[in-house]
Amino acid sequence: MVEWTDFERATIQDIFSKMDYETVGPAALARCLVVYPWTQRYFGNFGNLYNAAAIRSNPMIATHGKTILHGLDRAVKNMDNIKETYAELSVLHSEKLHVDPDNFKLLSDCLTIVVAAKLGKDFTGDIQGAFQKFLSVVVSSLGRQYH
Ligand code: HNI
Repeated sequence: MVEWTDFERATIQDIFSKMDYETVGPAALARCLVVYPWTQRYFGNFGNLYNAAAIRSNPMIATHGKTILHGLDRAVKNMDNIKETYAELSVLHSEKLHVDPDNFKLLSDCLTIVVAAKLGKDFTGDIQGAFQKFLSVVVSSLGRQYH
């Protein structure tokens, strides 16, 4: 089981409680599709992904970005049990959606960059460390049901 310090717990709760899901989720997913274009293959039925501007203004991408953040919410609320919390979502991404688990890491890096840009100088090294630790537990839990 993952051990969390008080600072890490407080930091994760703080970042997510202040996060604007309406802008951060869409920005993180759009950035992932722009920076790593091969991730677009999973969103073939999402309409126009022709270029960065089209991706950023695609309403289905925006909605799905918010869905992903709400998915992360579950981990924030269950920090001591992230693996079990994501068991079903891991099976879904593996067996039904066939999402390569490497992509979880790519998306989490894009989310870190979006959050860093929002927080500016408040995104200290300590805070980045806590945030990335949290995301790495999420990434590994989402990849658990792959074989
Ligand atoms: Ni992901 C559906 C959560 C990363 C591709 N994804 C979901 C759903 C949640 C979710 C929640 C909705 C499930 C349902 O309908 O029951 N996804 C997450 C989380 C992460 C993540 C928490 C990582 C941080 N997903 C990714 C990545 C990709 C991805 C990196 C591909 C690059 N996800 C999908 C696709 C769907 C999906 C595709 C189905 C979308 C749809 O509506 O058809």
